[in-house]
Amino acid sequence: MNITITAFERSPDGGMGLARDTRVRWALEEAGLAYQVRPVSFEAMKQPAHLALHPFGQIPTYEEDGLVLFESGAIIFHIASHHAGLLPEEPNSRARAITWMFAALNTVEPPILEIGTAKFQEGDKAWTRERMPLIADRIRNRLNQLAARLGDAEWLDGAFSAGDLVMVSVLLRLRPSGILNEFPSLAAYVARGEARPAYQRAFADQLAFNTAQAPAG
Ligand code: GTB
Repeated sequence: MNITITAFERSPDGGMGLARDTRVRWALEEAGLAYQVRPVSFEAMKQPAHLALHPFGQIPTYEEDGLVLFESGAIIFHIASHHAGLLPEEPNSRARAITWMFAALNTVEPPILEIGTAKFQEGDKAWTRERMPLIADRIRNRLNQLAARLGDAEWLDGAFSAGDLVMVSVLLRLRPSGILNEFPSLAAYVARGEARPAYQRAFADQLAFNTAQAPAG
């Protein structure tokens, strides 16, 4: 099986692992799959060759022997559906793990993404300073609910699953804001995800990729 994903040629985070190729790398590592990474510049992302893979001109994409996918959630679901280790076999447990993937992407991630929008796309607007605390409170509300459900458990629903992989990846985006540390049980949950050998490999690989010397000339 030949797998190629795309990633930023140079992630704006300089290798903090916050771009969405990291979650796909992590899923591939959990599944024990070898893969290649094709770097894409911001310019190339909007050109026809990349738009043929990703209609919205973004990363990551996933190519596997003629199959082309985009959307990190769909890519992780595809990997988890075809390889052991990311989704339970028992149908109801499997359905609940998939539910957590959707919850991470559709319910927890949207308010978190608002921080970036407010900072980088609307940072020059007069109302941004007033909007920031509203965004932070919406995030805190979600994290309170999530922490209440997680309780003292190690993972969201029994054994580690793709649901946890996506949720931890989404929560990692919050770390620079400091909000995650207001929720010690969630910070510990994220740390458990980061401690997994598969995450460590994915993180190290993306860091090396994002800090490699550009070829001279
Ligand atoms: N819903 C899609 C998915 O889950 O795959 C969203 C994909 C997406 O937002 N991709 C971003 C992208 O290609 C990169 S991950 N952006 C370029 C563009 O839209 O033109 C988002 C991201 C970017 C940078 C950081 N960072 O530097 O901290 C973190 C996250």
